Amino acid sequence: MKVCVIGMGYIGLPTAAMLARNGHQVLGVDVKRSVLDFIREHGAPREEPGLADLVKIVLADGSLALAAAPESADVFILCLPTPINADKTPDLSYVEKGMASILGVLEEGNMVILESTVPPGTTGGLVAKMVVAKGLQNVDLAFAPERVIPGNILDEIQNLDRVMGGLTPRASERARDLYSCFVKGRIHLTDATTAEFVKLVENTYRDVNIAFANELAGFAPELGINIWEAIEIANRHPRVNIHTPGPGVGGHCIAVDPYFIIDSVGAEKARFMTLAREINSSMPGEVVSRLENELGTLAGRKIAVLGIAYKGDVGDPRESPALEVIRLLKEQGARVSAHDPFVRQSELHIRLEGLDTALDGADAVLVTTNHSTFGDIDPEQAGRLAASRIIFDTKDIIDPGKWRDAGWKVLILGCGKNLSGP
Ligand code: SAJ
Repeated sequence: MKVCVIGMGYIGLPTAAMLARNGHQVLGVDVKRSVLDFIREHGAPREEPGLADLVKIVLADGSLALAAAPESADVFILCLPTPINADKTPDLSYVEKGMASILGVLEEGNMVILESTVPPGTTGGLVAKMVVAKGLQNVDLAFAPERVIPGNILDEIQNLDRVMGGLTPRASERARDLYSCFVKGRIHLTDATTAEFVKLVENTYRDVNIAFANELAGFAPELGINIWEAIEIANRHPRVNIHTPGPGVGGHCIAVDPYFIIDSVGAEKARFMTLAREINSSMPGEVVSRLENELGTLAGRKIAVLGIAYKGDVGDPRESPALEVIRLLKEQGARVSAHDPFVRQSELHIRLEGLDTALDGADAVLVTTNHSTFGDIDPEQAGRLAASRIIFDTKDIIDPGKWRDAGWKVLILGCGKNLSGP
């Protein structure tokens, strides 16, 4: 089939490449020239194992072409961002623009599949209305949310179960038939609104669970326990899966999706998830206060912040809690030097330093992302560069014993055990 994928971001690109690799003729569309240039030059971001190679193969054999505007096709798949506005209401403008861009080439008998995370009722509302307003009556519409985790996309896009919901059973089945060319997991069919809701509650479950972990981390020190150890042991129970604490929740999904439900039904009904958002959003402030308590004042102090990406081993800084931590540190008068081996400088407004430059003369080191390479930093060498040997790890990534042996005072978020050495 001829498939047009609108939006060549972290979901659109692998979806287009998988469809192209499995027998379809795919056009990948993005309005940003820089996105298309990057794909032509590099294939895909390097932190997605296997994806760049796959993209290069399908571009070379012609099964995937790239363009700035859609062309006529059998199926249109929308993989566009759905951020939130400053007032926490959903911003569906990209989906609207994407829909508007295909209306000129959309024909009776086509299918439109929405992958973007949206408030319940969007496929049957906004999307359907735009198609009907165009005078088309026989276009199948379905919602087929992505579920993949950044950093392991190519594996998960093939192996995870999927949920798909059409406005009619025929639309659901058509969506399933298309994706089953590369999805090895089960495809669960339902109606469009249920599929939209399922996507939102998956991420909301995670946000609420992380808020629980962050709450525990808040009072664990006064109980004299290490919350990381406690959670790990509790999770040995077959029916317990407590997530881990940290400096906050970043990325464009988990910290955003709960608001799509809260906005739909109101905070008075969505009390639990509203509280979870509050707890997780307070974490950057908690981290900065703890560091301020340790140093007496942050004014004029140099803080080496390690990790700008929103999570470990990826290069994506969007909505990263580290950025909010840095903003708060600067607000308190600290001098911040930031280091991240994964994030590209072009993605950021703040300046990135090499590790040694970041550590040089630092009054404290603050670890805000669990990049696995941070576990390999040599505390002896870091100690020779830093002005004082204080490290605060908010992601439990460093080996505290090793750092303590090298003369560092080690603070760990949610930990009141005897980890603070000399
Ligand atoms: N985090 C914690 N503690 C944890 C887990 C995560 O503090 O125990 C933080 C991370 O550091 C990060 C944030 O939460 O800042 C989000 O990271 P994540 O790994 O939980 O999720 P994302 O945003 O990378 O991807 C999620 C995934 N959803 C679920 O696991 C339910 C992914 O499957 C979705 O496809 C994706 O959202 C999406 O696009 O919706």
